Amino acid sequence: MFKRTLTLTAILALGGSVVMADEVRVYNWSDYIDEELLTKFEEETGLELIYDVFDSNEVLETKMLAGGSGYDVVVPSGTFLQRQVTAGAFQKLDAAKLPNLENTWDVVSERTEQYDPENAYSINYMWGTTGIGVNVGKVKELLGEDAPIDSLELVFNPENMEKLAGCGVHFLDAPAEMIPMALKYLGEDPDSHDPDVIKRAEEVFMPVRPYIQKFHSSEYINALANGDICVAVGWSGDILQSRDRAAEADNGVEIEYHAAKEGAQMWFDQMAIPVDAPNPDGAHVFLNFILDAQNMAAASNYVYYANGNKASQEFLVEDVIGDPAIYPDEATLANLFTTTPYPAKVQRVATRLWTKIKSGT
Ligand code: N2P
Repeated sequence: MFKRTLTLTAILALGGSVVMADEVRVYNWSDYIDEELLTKFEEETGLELIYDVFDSNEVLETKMLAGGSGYDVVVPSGTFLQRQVTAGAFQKLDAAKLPNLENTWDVVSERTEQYDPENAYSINYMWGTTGIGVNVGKVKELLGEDAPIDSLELVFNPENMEKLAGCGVHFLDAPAEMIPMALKYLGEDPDSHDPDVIKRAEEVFMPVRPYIQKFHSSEYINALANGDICVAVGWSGDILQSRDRAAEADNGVEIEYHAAKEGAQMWFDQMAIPVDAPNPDGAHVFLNFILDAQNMAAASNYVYYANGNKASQEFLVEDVIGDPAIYPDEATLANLFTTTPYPAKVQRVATRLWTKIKSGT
């Protein structure tokens, strides 16, 4: 019945291009789904899925604030979502079209309400932490058996970074995570909105800047797995995927992920429907498909990120549900922090600072 409605809607003209109403366009993070699920979605629903990827909240935000992205579902992190909801970028979800909302896990939805009151505009897709990926063998060879692989000292102490530079270090190109991490290292509030405190991040990055090979938010998965780099500041599940790619290649590379013991950021990636989505009905079909317990479990089992779906938990493999780096225990959780969006003026300070840090001048 639903499909027939869509067929009758036929073709919509959008921004000069022609969009079929039986298409759903999804814009998600790279390395964030089992691609078999994409095929399964098309087979089950008869809708054509166009699935594009990004690796930066800032890139997504530019599209959302400009409007006319052509996407039906996008996945900003909570802090970015909050700002974009305020800017009117999203439409409210229609719960009547999302029967699988009953699978939602209150532990996560209570936290995401901080960004999206009543979860009116968004559904959690995955959540995780920002931390450190290490090639254990290489790093211990260079820094000794006591190498601080679970500490911000590894990546922010210039003495360590100087020794690691030759084997390759990547940092995320994600100012909303890298600045709080540097503030944490300084013992400041990582969620400080005080421009003078934020500017102190420069004291942390500039001394190690010469030893950072690249600021990039997705290349590190393969680079770590291949042994091209030996340290990456990156996202939990990405580094665990890297660990698996190395194990599959059987190349002797052993990768570990550590949320820094000084404290690590926890974030929530939220699925939302742009206000001008060409096919909001199709968007709801996609969201409801992802909210299915088995589909959500398949996604988490593949990408090593936790999700916000209680019903999926019985289908998670032990490697995922039993790993505190993915589903944190109380002790791990107590060491995680969250952030809130910077107001526009403070954001400008952070953006300028990040440009300066990346350029190194
Ligand atoms: C997936 C990265 C998602 C985490 N590659 C960033 N929020």
